[in-house]
Formats: sequence, structure tokens, C-alpha cells
Amino acid sequence: MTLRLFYGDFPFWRAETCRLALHLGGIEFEDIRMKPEDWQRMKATGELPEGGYAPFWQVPVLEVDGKPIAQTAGIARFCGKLTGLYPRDNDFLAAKVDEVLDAATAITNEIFYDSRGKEGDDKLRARQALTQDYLPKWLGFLERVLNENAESGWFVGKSMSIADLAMWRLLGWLTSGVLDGVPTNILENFTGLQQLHNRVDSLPKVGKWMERHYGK
Ligand SMILES: N[C@@H](CCC(=O)N[C@@H](CS)C(=O)NCC(=O)O)C(=O)O
Repeated sequence: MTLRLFYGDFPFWRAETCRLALHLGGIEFEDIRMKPEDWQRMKATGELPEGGYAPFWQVPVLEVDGKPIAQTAGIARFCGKLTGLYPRDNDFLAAKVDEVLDAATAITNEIFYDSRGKEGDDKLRARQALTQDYLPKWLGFLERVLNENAESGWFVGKSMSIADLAMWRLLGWLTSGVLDGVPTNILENFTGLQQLHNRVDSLPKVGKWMERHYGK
């Protein structure tokens, strides 16, 4: 099977969940990192570098034997199934992984759409409202889901899944300081989520990957 993943050169959960699942699972793939001009072309025409195509003119896109799959959660599930990081014989656990992926999508959309079209003080005010209300509420929901599976410390079942990889990068984004108005200590009251983030972050293969690709 030939795999090509298209996304930007940054560790956002939309693509990094799939990249890390494939990397940890020892599955080779071509990791095509788009440049600014590639984004412009993709958004205007759906064309991707090196002859790829984005079905919805958005990325990530995973191409499997020349055929594209779009949509973050579907791509993550596909990569999770290939690598043993998505339950294949337990529909309940699979739905619990989906629940976390869909929550990651909901939070991402809220952050992007809430500040879309706003600039300067307006944008900062929108982000501050997110920080004081929406994010603590949703981080609390996630912490509770995690606590319900406290005996393993992973979001779902007894071992790490793509739910944990997705949350590791979503939480990494929220605490990175790149989101104006969202403080880097946003997780300070959510020790379970902090531990989950650190647990994934400290896996040796994950650390080496982050160092190699992003110098951190
Ligand atoms: N529903 C899509 C949304 C993907 C998405 O919004 N991707 C962004 C990059 S993070 C994008 O391609 N934006 C370009 C656009 O929408 O024009 C998914 O889940 O993958």
C-alpha cells in the first residue's frame, strides 16, 4: 500500500495524529509538507503538490494507492486501524475514540470560527471569552471522560489510541502560546489532561519525532 499525507509543516492534531500513528506503527508514508504557495493553490483549485488532489479543497488529505481520503477524523481512524491504535473488535470502544476525535473537531471549529473575520481587539476579546468560558467548560468535559477510564490513564480502553494522539496535539496547541488571548497555563486546573499530554509527549519515539521535525 502506498500512502501520501498532505498537510502543512506544523504539528497540528489534524495531521499529526495520522503521522504519529503511522510512525509509531512502523508504516512507511510520504509526508508531504505544503508550502504557503501550495496552500493558496489548494484553496483555490483543490490541487495538491506532486499531483495530489483535495476532494473538499481542504487538508489534511491522505492518499492511499493514488486515491484521496479527506476529513481529519476519517483519516485518523484509517491510520489507527492500520496500526492497532483504533479498536477493531469492540464497537463501544471505537465509538468512545470517535467521541474524543469529534470533541477535538468541535473545539477546533469553535476556536477558528469564533475569531474568524475579527482582528485586533475584537479578536482578542473573542479569544478571552473562549478562554474564560468555552474552553474551561470543554476541558472539564474531557477531563471527566478521561477520569472515567482512570485505571488505564488513556482516554479509551487499556492502551494508547488515536484519541490520545489527537488530544496530545490539541492540548499542545492550546498551551503553545500561538493562540492570542489563550494563556499557556490554560490546563493548570486539569491535571488529568496535563498528565495525558505529558505521557504521550515523553514516549521516546514521539520525542525523537518532535525533535527531528520541529526542533522541540
Ligand atoms: N472538515 C475538515 C476541515 C479541515 C480544515 O478546515 N482544514 C484547514 C486547514 S487546518 C483547511 O484546509 N482550510 C482551508 C479552507 O478551508 O479553505 C476536516 O475535518 O478535515
